[in-house]
Amino acid sequence: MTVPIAFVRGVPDSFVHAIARGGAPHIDVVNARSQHTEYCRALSDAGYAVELIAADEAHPDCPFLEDAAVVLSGVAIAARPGAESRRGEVPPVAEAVGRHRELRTIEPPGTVDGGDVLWIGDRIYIGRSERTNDDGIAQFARFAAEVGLSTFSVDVHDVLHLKSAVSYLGEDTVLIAPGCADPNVFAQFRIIEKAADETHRASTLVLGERRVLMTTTASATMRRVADAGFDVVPIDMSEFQAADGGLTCLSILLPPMH
Ligand code: CIR
Repeated sequence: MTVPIAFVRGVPDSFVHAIARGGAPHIDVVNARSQHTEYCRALSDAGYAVELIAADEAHPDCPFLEDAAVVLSGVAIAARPGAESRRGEVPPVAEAVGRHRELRTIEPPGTVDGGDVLWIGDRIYIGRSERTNDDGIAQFARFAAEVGLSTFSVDVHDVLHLKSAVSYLGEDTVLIAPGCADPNVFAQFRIIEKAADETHRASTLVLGERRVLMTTTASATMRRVADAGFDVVPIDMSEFQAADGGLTCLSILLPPMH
């Protein structure tokens, strides 16, 4: 059996200049690198072969490589980040995923950040957000349709990306930040709400069946997820959260083709 790959990207010294909605973040790069190492360890413990794409000093936000490309079952899509300063992050990430999937590309005037793309079963939910526009959504939907996936757009409020508001935990369960995305869109799933004051801190990444990596800064939400029957693996990613990053945004997970 082939081992699933997790692409990650190194943390540049320039990470201290990463974009943050709340103004200039205070980031300790040495601590960020050690948190990143822990994150990579969690992925390899979960059975992924972790492949590192080199950091790029010219692009402070490059560790958030999820925004640069999306991998589906039969195609990969090179994104076009909504923040102009991030567009130069795309080529090495597209090149890496393009070795495994036929590559499609979001063209101007479309913008899509991978953080807005939530893939559940045969559906793609895509956030209409600060970063992803209608033209980008229409292009993405055409590429998804090529591999049999239907696309549904979801308005995103108050947070950066759809996946800052909604994450899929497996077991037909989604975790939603109240007020950030319409829960009716996800009515077919069991819904767990993030604790009200943890909207910006609670972040998840599925590690396996009923096993979820979660940020330690959201203890009340962690309890809710554990009470719902999930095995919660805590991780401190505070340096990345200071720059509005969540757990999915630090990797691109490449399931074996089936
Ligand atoms: C940005 O503002 O673009 C970065 N500082 C954070 C991107 C986080 N990406 C993600 O959650 N997918």
